Amino acid sequence: MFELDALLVEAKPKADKVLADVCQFVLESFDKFDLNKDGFLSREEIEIALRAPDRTVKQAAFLQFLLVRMNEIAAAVDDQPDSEDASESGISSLDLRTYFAHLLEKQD
Ligand SMILES: [Ca+2]
Repeated sequence: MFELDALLVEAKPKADKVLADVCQFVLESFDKFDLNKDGFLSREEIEIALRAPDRTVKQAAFLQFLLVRMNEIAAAVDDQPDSEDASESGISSLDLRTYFAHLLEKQD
């Protein structure tokens, strides 16, 4: 048990780094991925980004992370009060910042 705890403590900074990397990569590329410039990344826009020919394996993994957690991330901030379904238009940069801030906080 002790050894596992030690391993988890050891692994945590790495996990945090990966999460921070995902967040940074998506925020940096946000405007490029947001093809219709509506301020939200839709599932389709993320899938198109994923299929880009110059996409690295690491970047593809980051984008897959977003796709899998799409609804969860899009619901991080209710930035579309007029819309009944927060995940409809996709992920805003505020959703990303909020979601990853919570994620990094929670693990401490
Ligand atoms: Ca968009």
